[in-house]
Amino acid sequence: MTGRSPRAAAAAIALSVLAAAPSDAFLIAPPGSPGPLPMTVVAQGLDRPGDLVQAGDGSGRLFVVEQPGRIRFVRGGAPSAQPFLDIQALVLSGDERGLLGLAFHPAFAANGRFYVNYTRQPDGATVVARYRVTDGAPDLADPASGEVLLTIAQPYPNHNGGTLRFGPDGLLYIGTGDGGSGNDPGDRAQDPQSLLGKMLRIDVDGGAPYAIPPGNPHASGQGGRPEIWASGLRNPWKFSFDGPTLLIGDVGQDQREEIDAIDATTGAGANFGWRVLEGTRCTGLTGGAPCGTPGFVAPIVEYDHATGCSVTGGEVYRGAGNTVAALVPGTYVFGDFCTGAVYALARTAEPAPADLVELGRTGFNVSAFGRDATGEILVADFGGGRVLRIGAPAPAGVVPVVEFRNAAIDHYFITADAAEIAVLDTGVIAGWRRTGAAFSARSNAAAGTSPVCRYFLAPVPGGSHFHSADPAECDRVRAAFPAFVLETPSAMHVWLPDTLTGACPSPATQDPVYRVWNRRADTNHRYTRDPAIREAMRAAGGVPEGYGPDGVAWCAPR
Ligand SMILES: [Ca+2]
Repeated sequence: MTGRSPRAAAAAIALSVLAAAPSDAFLIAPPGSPGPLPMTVVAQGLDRPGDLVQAGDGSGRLFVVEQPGRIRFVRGGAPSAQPFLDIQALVLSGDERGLLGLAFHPAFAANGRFYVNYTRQPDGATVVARYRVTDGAPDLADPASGEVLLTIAQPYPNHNGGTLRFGPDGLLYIGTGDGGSGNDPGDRAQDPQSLLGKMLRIDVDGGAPYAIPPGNPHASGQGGRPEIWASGLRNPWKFSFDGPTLLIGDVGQDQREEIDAIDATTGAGANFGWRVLEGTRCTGLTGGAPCGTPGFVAPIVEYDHATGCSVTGGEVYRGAGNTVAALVPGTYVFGDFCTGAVYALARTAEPAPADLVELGRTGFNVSAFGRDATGEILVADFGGGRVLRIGAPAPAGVVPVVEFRNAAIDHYFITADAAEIAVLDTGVIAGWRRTGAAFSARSNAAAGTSPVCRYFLAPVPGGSHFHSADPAECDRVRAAFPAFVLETPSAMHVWLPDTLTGACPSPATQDPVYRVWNRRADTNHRYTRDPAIREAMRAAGGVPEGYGPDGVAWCAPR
């Protein structure tokens, strides 16, 4: 069950490209003519927004951190007139300093607790503090409830990290920069006795003011500071979790911007390389283990300063389909503060440079990403004081169908169920990885559509599924193959093609989806709208099954 964890997949991206180009892990080529990114304004009138956070309490409020020291929330399209929290008097703000991060306790709806990260007056030291909402007034935090958990002296004004998030383990992760200046002059990111240049992890429920999680690498206090979870970061301005996967945007020095990915359940003690490495480039600076030593975690994406100059780590798309076609559930979206470019990384079974695309240019300094309550991606316009949503939700009822493959048994599986996709993306069911191929389906019945039945054949190792949009075929399988168990009579809705020609009823708005049987005892079917995939499967011994000469199983909404 451990063979293909998200961590392994992340490593594979770096390794596959490293093999091809040892010094350039995964460079994003500067696009020739980037277009504008399609966006919709969600709220405006904010002051230097730097963090976008949902409280997870069902209130529908999107909380926005304003750098000078206020937190507002957006509800019904407008920022709250009265700040949720105003601690400007405590905050030293400007350039890279200010109120930088916000995280709500996983049980916020019950306990009203939340956590902030700011640089304090007058010395710029980093402070992590806990606050509570006011009793009986959920739209107002109690400024008197502030309790400082952690203070970290800052030797220079820049590189303050600032994001904090609760992981799936219920523990609070805190990103710290290397202390600033340039090239980490104190070698703090590699120093286990410094809290700077690290990912810290503390248990805010286990002690006063917090406890050290036993899984931290120096939990006993031996060999380093017990709060350290991972090291070798320069300025992890933004990071996020998707299930167990921790994705970090680590801002580079002068050469390389990078995205790091690691499985939080196994990642304690990771070393991301700075200042020995900037991305995959040896800096020539000493301090930690020598460059080339095994054990540094390589980035999954890096780009140079011809492409951008300051990466803004992002969020994984968990919406139900978007007019921006690259936004399928599981895609990681990030950007560059300087250029305003936004990128999408598909996390696939066999990572390749084609998995990474530029979605377009925002035209502003991208300071943060977030997600709305439906999983759509939000982006913060730092100078313009706006929050915008990328693209638009796909037309009602149309959902992406994501394809997974288990390489060990050479089986394919498709699903349009967002919860099922999210579970498979975690790697909990060993062996299943995205292929990157996808098509669409309707999530509910519409005129002329047919429900797709889904059968499960249990005895095959890893399982095998069969889908059909033909009600007569669904009935035949039930009668003729008792080993196939009907999982659902309507996994999705699609259109049936002409039974003689395989032509779709509305070729201008529908794509044929071909079904290919692997013609093996371990029966498995693949569903694809790509004729090249169909032909490759046929060349490998597969049999197209469906209507017309090419085996069209059904027609999907384009
Ligand atoms: Ca690194």
